[in-house]
Amino acid sequence: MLVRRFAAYSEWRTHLSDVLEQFAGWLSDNELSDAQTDRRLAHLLENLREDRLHIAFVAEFSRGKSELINAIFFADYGHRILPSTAGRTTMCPTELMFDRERPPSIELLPIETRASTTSISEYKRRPDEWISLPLPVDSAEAMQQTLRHVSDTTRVDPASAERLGFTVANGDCTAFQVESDGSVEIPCWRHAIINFPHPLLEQGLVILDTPGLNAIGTEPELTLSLLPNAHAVLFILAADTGVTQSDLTVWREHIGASSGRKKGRIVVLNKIDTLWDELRSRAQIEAEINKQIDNCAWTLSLPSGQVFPVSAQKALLAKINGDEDLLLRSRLTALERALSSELIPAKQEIIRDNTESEFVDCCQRTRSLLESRLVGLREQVSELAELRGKNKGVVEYMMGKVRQEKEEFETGLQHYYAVRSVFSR
Ligand SMILES: Nc1nc2c(ncn2[C@@H]2O[C@H](COP(=O)(O)OP(=O)(O)O)[C@@H](O)[C@H]2O)c(=O)[nH]1
Ligand SMILES: [Mg+2]
Repeated sequence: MLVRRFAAYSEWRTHLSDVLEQFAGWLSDNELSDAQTDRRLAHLLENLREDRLHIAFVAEFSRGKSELINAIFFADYGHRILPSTAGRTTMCPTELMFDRERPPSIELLPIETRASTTSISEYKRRPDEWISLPLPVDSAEAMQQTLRHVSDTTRVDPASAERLGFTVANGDCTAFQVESDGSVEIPCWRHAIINFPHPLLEQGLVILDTPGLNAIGTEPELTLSLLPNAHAVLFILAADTGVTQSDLTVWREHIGASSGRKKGRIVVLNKIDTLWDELRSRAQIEAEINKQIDNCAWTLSLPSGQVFPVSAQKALLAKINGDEDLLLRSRLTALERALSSELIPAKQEIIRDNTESEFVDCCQRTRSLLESRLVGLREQVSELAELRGKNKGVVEYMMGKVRQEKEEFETGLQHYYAVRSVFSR
């Protein structure tokens, strides 16, 4: 569903690029291009080529973000692409994308870089600061093995952990724990980029998988740029835990009304399969799910229609096995529909408006260039026409002059004959 709509959007964008390229070609064929228009058209084309659609998945850990990403985008692969198990699996913000200039790989930014003031986007321009692991895309197993490195952890002393921005505490479950040997286990990486040649990623989709509150709190770039700039943010809750205090903190501080934009924010109530109880009727289960939805909506001050109940795990299973009934029960399709109808038309509108306003400028420049050329040509034509009239006058004058000279010559000749006859006589 989402996949198809996104493909249609990409096609539309490719068509738009083609038309712009044709226009640029036509300009240069007709010697109408100037440096400024060229630059603007090249910039427009570059923007269309680089156009990316960012979708972020945000929640406390273990709510099923990675599983949901697998279910929505990667079910075609027939297995879990992103590791999803109990406990903290996603340790650092992970971007899934595809840049065809680089080989399939995982790029990992060491956690130590947090000590510097350099931002992640700046690090993105310095490839040698990242550890790069080739991604063996031909083998599912080898690929999963490589992807597990995203969750690598390392042990440091509490002071170093604090210096790297981790809250170390005894007892507080949201903070990092000091182990019995006095060390703290922290993520090995600060940021991960998975460069993976999946059709949707090739078309410009970027998926951001985030770890729990700890990482959101300690990586300002997530709050300041990655999340606000995402075209859609999915906030995931789990039916087996309900809305916890830390869920609420994530919502209030990073997604909800306080963070400004409200469009493209979708709340997902995952793991509804934990409410499936063989001893109860489907109607009873439905009522239980609805009660949870109302509860979530009330807690987050949202209309209940904005909370989408799903089972990511069952949806992934259903898609892999082609089990229509299970897919229906997982209710993933409704979420996909909402995501694509919120997201893609809005995105298309932005691109359309940007392209249009730039293109109209280029078009007007070209038109005024053509018009001034036309004025010039019209002047030349009328000058030529005048000249043509002038030529006619000159020729007539010359003819008259030649005729007169001929007459004078003939008179002279007669005169000469007369004189000659007189002379010979
Ligand atoms: N029952 C059930 N478990 C799920 C579902 N989605 C994820 N899980 C489990 O929840 C745990 C955490 O999932 P994961 O995707 O790693 O969560 P993340 O930390 O938010 O990325 C894993 O053990 C998953 O198997 C679901 O829809 N139903
Ligand atoms: Mg995860």
